[in-house]
Amino acid sequence: MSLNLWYRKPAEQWTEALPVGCGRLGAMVFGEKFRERIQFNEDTLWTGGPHDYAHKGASKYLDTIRRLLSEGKQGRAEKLAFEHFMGTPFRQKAYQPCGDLILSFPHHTKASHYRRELNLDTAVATTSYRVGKVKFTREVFASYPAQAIIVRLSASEPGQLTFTASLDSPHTRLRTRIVDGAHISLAGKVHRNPMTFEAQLVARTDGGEVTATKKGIQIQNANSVTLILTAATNFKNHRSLTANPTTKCNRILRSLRRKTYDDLLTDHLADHQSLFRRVTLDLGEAIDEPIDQRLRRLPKRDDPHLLALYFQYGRYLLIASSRAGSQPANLQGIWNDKLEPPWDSKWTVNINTEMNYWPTESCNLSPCHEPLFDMLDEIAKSGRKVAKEHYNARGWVLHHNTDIWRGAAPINASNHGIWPTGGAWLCQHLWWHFEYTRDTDFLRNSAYPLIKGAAQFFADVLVEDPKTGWLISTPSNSPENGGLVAGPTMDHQIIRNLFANCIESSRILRIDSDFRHKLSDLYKRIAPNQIGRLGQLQEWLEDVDDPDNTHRHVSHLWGLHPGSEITAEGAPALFKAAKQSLEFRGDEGTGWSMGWKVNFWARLRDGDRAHRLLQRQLRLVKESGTRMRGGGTYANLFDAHPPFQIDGNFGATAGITELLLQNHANEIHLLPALPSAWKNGSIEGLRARGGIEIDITWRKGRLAEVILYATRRSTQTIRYKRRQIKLQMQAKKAYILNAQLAPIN
Ligand code: FUC
Repeated sequence: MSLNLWYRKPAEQWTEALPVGCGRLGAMVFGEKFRERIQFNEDTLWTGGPHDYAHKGASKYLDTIRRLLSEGKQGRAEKLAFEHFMGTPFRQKAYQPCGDLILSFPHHTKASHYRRELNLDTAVATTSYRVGKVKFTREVFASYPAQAIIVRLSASEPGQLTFTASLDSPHTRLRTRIVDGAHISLAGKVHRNPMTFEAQLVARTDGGEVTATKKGIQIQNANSVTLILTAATNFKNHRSLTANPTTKCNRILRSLRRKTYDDLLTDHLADHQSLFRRVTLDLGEAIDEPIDQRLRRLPKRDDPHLLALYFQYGRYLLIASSRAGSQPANLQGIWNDKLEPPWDSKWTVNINTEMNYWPTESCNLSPCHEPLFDMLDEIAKSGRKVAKEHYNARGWVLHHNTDIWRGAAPINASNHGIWPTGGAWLCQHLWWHFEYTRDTDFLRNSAYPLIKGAAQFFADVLVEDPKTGWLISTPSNSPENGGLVAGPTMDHQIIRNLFANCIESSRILRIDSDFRHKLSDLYKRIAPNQIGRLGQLQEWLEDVDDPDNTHRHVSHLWGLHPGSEITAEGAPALFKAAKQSLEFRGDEGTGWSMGWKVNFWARLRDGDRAHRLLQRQLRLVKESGTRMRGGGTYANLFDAHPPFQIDGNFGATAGITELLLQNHANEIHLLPALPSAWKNGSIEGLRARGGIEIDITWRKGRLAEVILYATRRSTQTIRYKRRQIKLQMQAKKAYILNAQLAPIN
């Protein structure tokens, strides 16, 4: 299947440029003919420095804030909280762009046969055109094994490559250094901030001449050229800025000295494809047109292949932005050209960061989860201080945002910043990773200590609601709707999930039985889901939902997705109420909001509704500053909040998976919500809990065949429509079933 995004024109705007990345480094390739711009990022370059955001003594005000809320005095509670309960300072720091690699071809003015493309299977962005009879080709990739961005320039005839490669940056105190005749560096500093960085560029030429000057590396009449670009900062970890960027760059470049271009490409392909090729999705043939044109023709012209491409693009972006040793994918993955990016391009955890990681396990990219877990490990430490200072509680807490300094305190404003369940939600990812891999060492050493710490926090802070006697989370907020409240539904769903996972973990590990029993007791007393006067699932303790509220967050449906306490068979009344709530919220929203709704409708088993939302998410949006509402997709297939925010890409990838396979209710449910537009197709390599790999083929809208491959022994319930079977699966064995779920062999 073709996995190409291609275009007939260079990118005019940043959201038309094509992204490459290797977790730590990212680049946007514009594909300009005579003055190419490759804008690049290094994922530790941020404003600010090591900082503890906890507000000393904030816990003194906790009881009063709670009392004011229970007396219905929301305004006074928010005011008091704003004055005494917020992190110091109020705002967290911002992710930064690093620089630009500029290639200038002064002798060329006219070109023909232009084309640029990004191949998701090779993770190489290629630009080609002709000047006269000579065909020029540029290939760009970001290599994880090399920790560098590689640019290969070639021409169809010898001696044709004459250009200057220079480095630039939007930062201050820039210093260019000539390292040797074909090697330059650019060092700089974030304005009025302690972070420094360096980028280094090496040119290797075949034929011609090369000289390095302060203006860049000048190449004349070469046959082909390989440029190696790397960058690093003084970030050592979130507590120290004592690393030396020059030393880091030198070490990387030294390790590549003996690698030819072919070696670099081979290593890169082996690395990328070992992850990317694990899953294939076939929804039909590609229409051979530029992507922007294909987007423009939706939804009038059906283009199922474009959705398959969009699904794979989400997987591509995760591989490019989240690799072992890198920072986790932030609001923009790793791609950012702005000194003041929207929402600082941080990690917002009241939906966005989690959504980034929804496809990880099911789409067979388990190793990409690692940066998120490393971050959680560090946040658990800063979050412990916040738990102590703000709540006088044990364990750790994370509110609705974090930055590279691992801020965990409430930020921005008290009407939405005080929401204590961010860490608890992220713990779901630790648990998923264990469920999918059944890696008990991971559970014991990495996941359980974090899950337990998060559970300990809530065991300490849940309080009895004076009116109902239920245990509730207060003060809090139903993200970012309705201000500061006591007991939003979402919190209770998340906390139940956290407690359940903690209880189950301690059972598996045979430890902490007292704590386990304590959690079991608390679990039963947490405020339950409630159905309100309009048949809706209540967003809050009180039945005050407004049916005309089309807020982008649909937090109270957390129990439907990504939670699993609201299922068709397990809780039919709540399932119906959740559907009613979703109807009230409508089909519009920001990019991520629509992405979430795709997942909701998939869980509600309405594939056609989800499909409609996907089509809507693919509406072509032009870059035009910051608009809050709308949702859509840019010409490079980046999700448009707008502005660009990557979560919607990942949300849609997860949602497409949920249309084809669900595995949250102790069963492997095949084609639970297949859209009628996808008549024939197949998906291979999806994962289910317990280390199962699954290939599904369907024809005329019905299951044709499923292959289940067990990496380990387990008993699984397989379901297709109303039919269910139990399968005792042996390790390293494949099971082939037909539409009746009978074995075919
Ligand atoms: C949440 C959302 C916004 C935006 C921001 C980064 O606060 O409510 O829509 O996505 O995160």
